[in-house]
Amino acid sequence: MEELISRRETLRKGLATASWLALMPDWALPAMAEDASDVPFTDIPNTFNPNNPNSTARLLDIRKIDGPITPKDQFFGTQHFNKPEIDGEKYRLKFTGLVHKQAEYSLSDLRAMKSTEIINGYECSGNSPRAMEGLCSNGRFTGVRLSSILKQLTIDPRAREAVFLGTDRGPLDIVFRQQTYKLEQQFGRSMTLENALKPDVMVAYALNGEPLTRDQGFPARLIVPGWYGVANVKWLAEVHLQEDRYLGNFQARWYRTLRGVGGTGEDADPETQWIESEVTRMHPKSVIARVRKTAGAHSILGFVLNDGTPLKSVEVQIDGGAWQPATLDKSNSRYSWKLFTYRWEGATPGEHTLVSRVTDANGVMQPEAAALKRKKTFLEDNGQFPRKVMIS
Ligand SMILES: Nc1nc2c(c(=O)[nH]1)N[C@H]1C(S)=C(S)[C@@H](COP(=O)(O)O)O[C@H]1N2
Ligand SMILES: [Mo]
Repeated sequence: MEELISRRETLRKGLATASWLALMPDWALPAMAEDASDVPFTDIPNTFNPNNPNSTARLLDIRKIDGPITPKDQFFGTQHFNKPEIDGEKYRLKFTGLVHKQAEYSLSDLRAMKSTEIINGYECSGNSPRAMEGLCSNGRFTGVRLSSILKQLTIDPRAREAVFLGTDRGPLDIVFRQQTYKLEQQFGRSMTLENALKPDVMVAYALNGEPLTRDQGFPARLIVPGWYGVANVKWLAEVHLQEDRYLGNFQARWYRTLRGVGGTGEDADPETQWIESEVTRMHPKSVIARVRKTAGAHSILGFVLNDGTPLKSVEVQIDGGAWQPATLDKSNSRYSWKLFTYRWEGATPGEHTLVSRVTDANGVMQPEAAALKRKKTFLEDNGQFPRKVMIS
C-alpha cells in the first residue's frame, strides 16, 4: 500500500516544513538541462505521425518526454470500438453477479468515497518499435480501490472471476468451427477475483488531477497497475462477479500470445511445445527515448515499463561496446515507468547505435529482439530496441 505514494511525495510529506524543499526540482534528470539540445534520431520513418488522423490510436512521441508524468493532453490512447460519449450526470457503475448486495454508483458517489492515488505507467501490449514505442504513458490516477467497494457489497464465496464491461460495443466476427457469427459485442475483460482484489487495483475517475477525457474513459475506468493496457477497461459500466471463466472476445481470443517452449523452436520440432497464454502483466522493457547534447557530454534518457518488480539494473550499450550501468531517476515509484539516464562521454561525429536493457530483481532480463523469434504472435514484444542517432 505504501507503494501508492511515490517516494517523492513521501519525502515531501515527511519534510513538509522544510522551506528548501520548495526549491527541489520534481525530478533531477541532467538530460533536461536548459542549455541542452536534442540529437536527432535517424531511425524514425518519414511517415511516422504520432497523431495520425486516420488512426484510432494516438501515440506518445517519446522524443518529447521531459518529466516523470505524461501531460494529460499527450497521453497515448487506443480502443477497439467507438469512444462512447457518456453523460456524467446519468452515469451509473453497476456491481452485479455474486455479491450479496448488488449496487450501482453515480460519479458523485464514487467521488465521495475514500480516494486513493497511484502513479501508473503502462503500455498497450501491441507496443513495439513499429509504433516507435509510443503506445505508452505514465500518469497519476485518482480513484477508489476496487477491493474496498467489493468488500462492502459482501462477496459470495462462490465468486472466482471478476468481469469488467465497458460501455463501448460493436460488431465482431466470432469464429467457431469454420462458422463465423457476426454479432454485436460489448468490450469486456476479466481476471481472477484474487487479482481483482489486490489493493492497487482501482476504479479511476481522474488523471493528473483532472477528470478523464472522453478518450481516456470518462467518467471512470479500471486501472490495474503493472498490467498491459488492455486490463484498464475504459468507460467502465459494470463489474460482474461469477464462478466460471469469462470467454469474451478480448479476453479469450484477441489478447493471447503464442510461444514455442523447449526444443529448437522450429515449427516441426516435436520437442517444441506451442503454448498460448493470456496477456496479463507487463514484461520488463526499456527504451531509449531521447538523446541530449549537454555541456561536455551527451545524455541518454529512457524509460522502463514492467510489472512492479524492483529493478536490478538498466544498462546502455553504445556501438556494440561494453554494457554500462544507467542511473535510475529519483522520481520513479513502484508502478510508474522508471526513467533512467546515461552520461555518454566522448561521442564522435557520425551515426551511432544505442541500445538499453533492463534486468529485474528476479533476474528476468529484457531479451534481444532475435531471442523473441519463438513468439509467433506480435503482442508482448519487449525486445531490446537499438536506436540510431546522428552526432554532428
Ligand atoms: N472499454 C474499453 N476499454 C479499453 C479498450 C477498449 O477498446 N475498450 N482498449 C484497451 C487497450 S487495448 C488499451 S492499450 C488501453 C489504452 O488506454 P488509454 O487509451 O487510456 O491509453 O485501454 C484499454 N481499455
Ligand atoms: Mo492495447
